[in-house]
Amino acid sequence: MAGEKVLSIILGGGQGSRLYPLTEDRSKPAVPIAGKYRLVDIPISNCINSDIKRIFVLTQFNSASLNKHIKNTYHFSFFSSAFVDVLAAEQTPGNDTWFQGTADAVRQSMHHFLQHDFDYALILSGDQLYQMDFNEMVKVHKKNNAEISIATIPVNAKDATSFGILKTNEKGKITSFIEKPEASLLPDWASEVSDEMKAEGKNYLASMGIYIFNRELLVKLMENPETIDFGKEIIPQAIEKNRVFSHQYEGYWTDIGNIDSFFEANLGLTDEFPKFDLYSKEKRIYTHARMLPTTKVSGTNLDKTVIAEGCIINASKIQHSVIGIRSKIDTESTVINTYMMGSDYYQSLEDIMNENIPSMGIGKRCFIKNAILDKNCCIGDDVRINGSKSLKDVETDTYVVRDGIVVVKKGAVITNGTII
Ligand code: ADQ
Ligand code: ADP
Repeated sequence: MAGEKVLSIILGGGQGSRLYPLTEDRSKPAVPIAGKYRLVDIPISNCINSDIKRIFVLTQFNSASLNKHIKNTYHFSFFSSAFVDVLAAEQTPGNDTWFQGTADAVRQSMHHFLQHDFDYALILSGDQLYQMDFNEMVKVHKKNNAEISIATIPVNAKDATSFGILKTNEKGKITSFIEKPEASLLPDWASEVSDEMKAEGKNYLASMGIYIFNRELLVKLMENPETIDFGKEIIPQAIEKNRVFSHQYEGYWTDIGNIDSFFEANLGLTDEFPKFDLYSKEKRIYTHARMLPTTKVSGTNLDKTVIAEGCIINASKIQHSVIGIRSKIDTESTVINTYMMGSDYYQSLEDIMNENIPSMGIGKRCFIKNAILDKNCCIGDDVRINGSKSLKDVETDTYVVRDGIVVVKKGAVITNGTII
């Protein structure tokens, strides 16, 4: 099995500023998605489903929620060599800086990796939604006698400027690479893609930021302390000197590194046939098993809505929304186009009855549209949140507006009658 010789390294995130305020007091891999998972569950589950079970998660910010989640979720047999370990940027006598970039993060943790027996390092991004069999990629990597393989996907001209774009020869060997090209350069960068992709206008081959490196080459490349980033330095330089191959993928893959794409990806789960398949037995997504009670709904008109476990819902209408674990929504409230992450715990009946303690969840007669409600929010009665493109980007103590989406911060209290 390929997994025995593969060590997986998940790039859990830099400062996470593009997902702010969801990353205000947690690291990016710990951001909750799809009502009950965390971002890091996606790459970890892809690894486990590919039988790759030695996994490091590199993060800049060692949040309690990430460590707790990993510790509570990924239990392997005492007799197995499997593990998921979080490595946070650490200050050592020889180095007092945080990770400067993706390659730097790998370099600074190299001493941890080298304690393991592996032939291939699988380097993954922590902020992407996809289900991919890495075994297939390892197989092709070996067959090509490659030193580096990059997973690639056809994209259109609009998206091409946000990715590393490459060209290959007929054997799939990468002949040139440019990191995030300007639109004016694109005409020179169209690549060979299938007719189906061409018909969709996806003429450019983008790096998915998923790499396989042969161990010796990775060690050698990491010896140069001046290379900070895979996309900016390591890959463009390696193309010249090494056997770097493209592994083309045409399934669903999306980058969820900013608020807009994060919001879209979550609400996409409410589609009749979501592109990200949470129902597949082979591509199962793992997360913390919480043993929560079933969800209770009363008097609610539900349409295109996904509801996690342990919710108590008395709203009048919920449409095109994802409602996370332990959410409470009170009577006569309407929720549209919203990702509500839910709560970390239930309040006691005593606290709920106490008028001086804000109640978690959404109160009575609220109207919430185009919003992300982070965990443990207390939205009072008669609150109106109406996100739209006409709202300017702003930040207050309790919420932030990004791309017309109102993001209510974790644990924020929005008082009765507030209008946003
Ligand atoms: P980007 O996604 O823009 O492009 P980058 O910001 O370097 O590249 O992030 C890659 C991954 O590493 C992300 O998951 C990020 O959170 C994480 N990361 C960033 N800095 C980190 C650090 N210091 N420590 C730990 N993790 C860190 C890259 C490639 C492109 C490719 C796209 C595909 O450079 O060529 O097209 O990914 O999404
Ligand atoms: P998750 O459901 O996100 O995987 P848990 O169910 O383990 O996580 O709990 C979420 C977090 O909430 C934990 O850190 C837990 O300790 C915390 N928590 C539980 N009860 C309370 C409480 N009454 N007040 C504050 N935090 C709590």
